[in-house]
Amino acid sequence: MHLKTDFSKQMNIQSGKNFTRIMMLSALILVTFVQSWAADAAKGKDLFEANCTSCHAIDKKLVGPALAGIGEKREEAWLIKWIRNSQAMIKAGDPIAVKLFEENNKGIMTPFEQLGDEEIKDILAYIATGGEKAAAPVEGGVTEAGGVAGTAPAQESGTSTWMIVVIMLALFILIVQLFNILKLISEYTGKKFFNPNKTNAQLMIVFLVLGMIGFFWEFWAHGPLADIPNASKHGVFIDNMFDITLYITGFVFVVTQIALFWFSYKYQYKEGTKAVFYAHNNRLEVIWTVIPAIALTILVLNGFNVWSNITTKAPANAHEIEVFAYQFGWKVRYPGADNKLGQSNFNLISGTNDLGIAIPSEYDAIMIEAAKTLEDLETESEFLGQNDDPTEEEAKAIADNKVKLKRAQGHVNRLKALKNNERLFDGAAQDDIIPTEIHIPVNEPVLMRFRARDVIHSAYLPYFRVQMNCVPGLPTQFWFEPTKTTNEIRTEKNDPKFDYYLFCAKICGAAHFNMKIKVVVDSPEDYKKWLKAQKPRYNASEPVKTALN
Ligand code: HEC
Ligand SMILES: [Cu+2]
Repeated sequence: MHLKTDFSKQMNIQSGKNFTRIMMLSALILVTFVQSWAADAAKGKDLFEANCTSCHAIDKKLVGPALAGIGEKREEAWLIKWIRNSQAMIKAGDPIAVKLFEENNKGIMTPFEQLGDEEIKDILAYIATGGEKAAAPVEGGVTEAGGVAGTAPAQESGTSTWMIVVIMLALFILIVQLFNILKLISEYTGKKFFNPNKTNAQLMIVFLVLGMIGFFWEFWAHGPLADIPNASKHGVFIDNMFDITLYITGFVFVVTQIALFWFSYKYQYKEGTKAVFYAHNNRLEVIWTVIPAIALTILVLNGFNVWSNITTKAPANAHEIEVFAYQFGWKVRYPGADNKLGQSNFNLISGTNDLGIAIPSEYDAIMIEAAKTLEDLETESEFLGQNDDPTEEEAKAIADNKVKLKRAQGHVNRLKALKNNERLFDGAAQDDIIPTEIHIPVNEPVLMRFRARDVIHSAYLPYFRVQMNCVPGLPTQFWFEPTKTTNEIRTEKNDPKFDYYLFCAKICGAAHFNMKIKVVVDSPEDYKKWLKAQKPRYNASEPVKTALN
């Protein structure tokens, strides 16, 4: 790499001036190009962060491929179609789409039917800008083709870790050698430089003082980071409980640590002193058993009390919202005009029905698809079965087919069993709304119902003191009352750009860190207005009964 750069530098000495000119010109063109897009790219950035970052980064592969240079690689019309519904394109047999799907281990990209052409163009404009960071400069001021920052820092941190290890090792060897020298000198001269028992005892006091300074400094320096304002009604009780626990355990920590280190100093080894033999003291045993027992009982009962109060049944007027977790992102669902969240079933999950809700036309579509998959596998099975003497490879294909066939059969059977399920297809899902961010009204109870598609996630709303596991197959819930609108918290934090988010608090895979969805707390009037402006995902006037015939 270095050699190559040096070589190209030499090559460029002659044409150096021209080269600089060309570079400056291209930079100028690039800047104007980017500027002409900037207005859209800003909107695109928000859309990209809200919808895509859970699976994509511009400069590196996450769940989906890196998107740098995608505008040059593919036609815009293709991209728009793909982003709206990649699965439909794959099924239609678009060669590029099928190839991508295969290359990415059949990872399913969420469909974004709700995005308009303009919005998708904005996102593409944002991707074309290369994202947040400017392109990483390489030696000679030349920028890597299509390269974006993000890979270099990883290497840097790698080298610095090595440097630290080497330095630590060198220091260790140095100290050992110093001691060896001192030992040699004292052996030759017969003089004692220091008394190790005494030094160790003195070091105990040094450690005590340093440790305590570190402890209090940590509170002072990083405590404010944990001091997140509370924006919910029940949060007051949670904060109280945490404060009481922290005061009690903090006090005990300081007292016991001082005693521990002080005793190690005070009762250090001295020549001639003998340790006292002290076998048992009932009074002491009782004191140090009963006092912690009482303290812990109070803490646990207090916690139990707070938790019971928080997890009571939600009030009847609570706004019901479904929060759905998947690798890697969140979906929300609101009841439509009927004010009732429709039923769902994991068997119904498909590329166009990511929440698996009970929409008859979606049921029909997935049923047809599952039946076709089964039929194909059966044909394949028949063909494979004619082979009396399979090679190793063919035997593997037969076994593979068996597993797939069993799965496909299971899916079809489970779907058939759902067909006449009137409770599932009660029509309530038809007008459900699936927006891209969560809105909730201030000072009104909100009931969040959690579902998960793949692994255990955990919904975490730090400002509302809400955290609840989302477990596949086990619906969970949490109700709370937000007390500060987004505008109010912005004023309180003196940060006009601040937004609440719902995060994932369970390490659930490669893009876990990116799993978040914006939460907006509106005034009740704004909330009503917002909800009214949302459109149902599916055709609300579709006949409800088709799946039941
Ligand atoms: C749930 C994960 C997920 C989300 C969310 C997602 N994608 Fe993807 N994306 C993928 C996967 C996986 C692929 C690879 C193709 C496949 O397996 O279907 C892909 C492929 C693509 C491609 C094709 C890349 C190529 O080389 O041609 C584009 C463009 C793309 N995504 C854009 C987007 C945009 C824009 C968004 C946000 C609106 C988005 N994706 C959101 C998972 C996701
Ligand atoms: Cu998660």
